Amino acid sequence: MDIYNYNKGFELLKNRINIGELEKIEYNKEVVLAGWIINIKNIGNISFIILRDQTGDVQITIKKDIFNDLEFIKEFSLHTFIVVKGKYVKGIAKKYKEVVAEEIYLISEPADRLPIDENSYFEKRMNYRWIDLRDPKKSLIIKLTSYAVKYIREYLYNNNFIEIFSPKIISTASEGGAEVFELNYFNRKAYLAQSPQFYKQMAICSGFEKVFEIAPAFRAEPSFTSRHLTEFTSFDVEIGYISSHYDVMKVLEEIVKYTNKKIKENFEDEIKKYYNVDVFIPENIPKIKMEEVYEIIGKNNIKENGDITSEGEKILGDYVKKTYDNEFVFIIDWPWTARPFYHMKGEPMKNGMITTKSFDLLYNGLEISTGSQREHRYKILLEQIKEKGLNPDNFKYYLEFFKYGAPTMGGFGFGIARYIKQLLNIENVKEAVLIPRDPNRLEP
Ligand code: AMO
Repeated sequence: MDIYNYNKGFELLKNRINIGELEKIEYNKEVVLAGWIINIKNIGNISFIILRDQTGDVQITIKKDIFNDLEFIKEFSLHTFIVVKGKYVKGIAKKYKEVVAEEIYLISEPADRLPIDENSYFEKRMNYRWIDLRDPKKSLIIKLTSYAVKYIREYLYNNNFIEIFSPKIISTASEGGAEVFELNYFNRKAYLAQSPQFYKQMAICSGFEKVFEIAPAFRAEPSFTSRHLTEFTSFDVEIGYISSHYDVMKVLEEIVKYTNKKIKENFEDEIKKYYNVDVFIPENIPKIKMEEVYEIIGKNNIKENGDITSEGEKILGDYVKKTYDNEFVFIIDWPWTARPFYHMKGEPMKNGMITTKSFDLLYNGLEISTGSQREHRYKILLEQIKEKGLNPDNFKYYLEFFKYGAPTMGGFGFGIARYIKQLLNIENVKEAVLIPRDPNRLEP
């Protein structure tokens, strides 16, 4: 067998099916498969290769009486990429479908020993992310991200939302000064967008009633946590003509319900197999006012500005699970001190603390979304900018959007990676993106 006859190998690829498609093939038919070798076992006159493509693994049985000489197997190592022509048989192996090989060609041989396996430490796996992702448990994360975004879009298009594409090079930081990447823009200062906040609101001022965007957002967060990336995919919604932040929460609740339902319908078995979790579909998401949340989580978990710690989020998540049997909860009516200038103020707390018409959505004890009704009245918005100690000159263009008549509006930002992390109960958000970016990582 001349396994190095590349032309024959390439020729075979014309008829290649994927391993998953064996499902539909009759026994004793000839098939062509290709993929990575993930295991080789030699027992005298017979060798077994486990071959992997994106759709699964299959056992390739290589018999001496077919090939005469099995010396060529020595050329193979882990993750050699081969193409095989053979007969699909009703094998005796329980775990794998079986193909008895008739021709095998090498497509590409590893130039070196595999640098990682599934037990390698996290940073090393990330250095070799493409190999890491050949593991079906890992690639499921990427597939689910794709489908989650598809279902989200599906819901939004079915409900008359318009998808917008706003600039990522901008002149003003929307979400606060410290966490913004600065760049040189033809000798002027510019920033990478932390969110599409200003432009999704502009779209509402332009007369679009319901808009969304799914795009990169950048945060210069120096923190090394399991929740933060410096670049993430932000799913943003903005809705006009609303009567309060409750209208916005209603939409978010429907999206989460729809998306989780679709994911469960289509991926339940794989999620169970690899992550041993059941996908929860929320019928009704409980809403708890921040002033009550303070009582539930205790003083130690309240930050100086009225925000809550990640430990506080976990405690609340457990509380909601026990009390409401729900994996989701809205924390509503946040204190003004913990929210950005563009949130609309609401009724004060019992202790007099000023609140905003805002919410966070927690999924299994982690914030996955933040939203609010926005302040759309020019004069009040200007006052709020000053009240936050910001310079109105820096918000000149944003303020202009509200100067010539504006509807009421509200919306939210939603972290896709955090959502997937919580859905699968993954340790680190960096596992939930194709290639993570953090303060130390710019490669691969
Ligand atoms: P916020 O800053 O809370 O709100 O971001 C919205 C959501 O985006 C996700 N997220 C992140 N995910 C990974 N790494 C990060 N560093 C990171 N930062 C945020 C979270 C978060 O809930 N403009 C507002 C939204 C709005 O009011 O419409 C905003 O950006 O899941």
